[in-house]
Amino acid sequence: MHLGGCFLLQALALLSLQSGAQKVEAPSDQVQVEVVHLPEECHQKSKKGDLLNAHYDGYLASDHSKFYCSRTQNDGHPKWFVLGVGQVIKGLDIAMLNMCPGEKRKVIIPPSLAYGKHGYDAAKIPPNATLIFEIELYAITKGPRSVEAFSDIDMDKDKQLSRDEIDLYLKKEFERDGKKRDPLHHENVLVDIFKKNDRDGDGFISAKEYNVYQHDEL
Ligand SMILES: [Ca+2]
Ligand SMILES: [Ca+2]
Repeated sequence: MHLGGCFLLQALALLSLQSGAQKVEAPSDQVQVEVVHLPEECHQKSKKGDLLNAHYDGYLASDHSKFYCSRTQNDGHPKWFVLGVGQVIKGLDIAMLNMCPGEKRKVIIPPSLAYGKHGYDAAKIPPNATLIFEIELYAITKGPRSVEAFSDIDMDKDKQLSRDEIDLYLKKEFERDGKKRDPLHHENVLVDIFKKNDRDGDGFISAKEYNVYQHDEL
């Protein structure tokens, strides 16, 4: 009897852990994540610095009107972006951590982690707007900023990354998942990488510049 009760408690604890992973109730200054679909197999989870391929729709929590849809942009190609480095709003950087390819999430992002008290007029987001995103993650590739990647990318081993070296690396990474992709996306990612990393503007990313993001906080 005593043992049975103990077992039940453990089972309950396990259950609450599992449901905790499915749906997280969070204070109003945090991102709330609801896992809508989890693929049966998951060999890789998204982490900071990974290059993600995803579709997402954005809604205003106030009236559920849609203010953004990646499916209607760029001929419907899923967006590519590096996770956790501010290429998307802070709330999305947080909401898309530890996701499996094929996973779908619905997330609620407070204004403090979205467009704050000023809103974002170009996207018709009013001040202090709580946002809801429906996200579908398609692919994760090892991001151009992962530590291991530096020497892989640095083909001529001169301890700095040229545009051609990163260009080649991205092409290889993009080919790996076999999806057709707009060349413009590739170009945008490349330009963005240099804009954000080549701090001294010499056209190369040094090891020091490359590692900048490792020390950033989310
Ligand atoms: Ca080099
Ligand atoms: Ca540089």
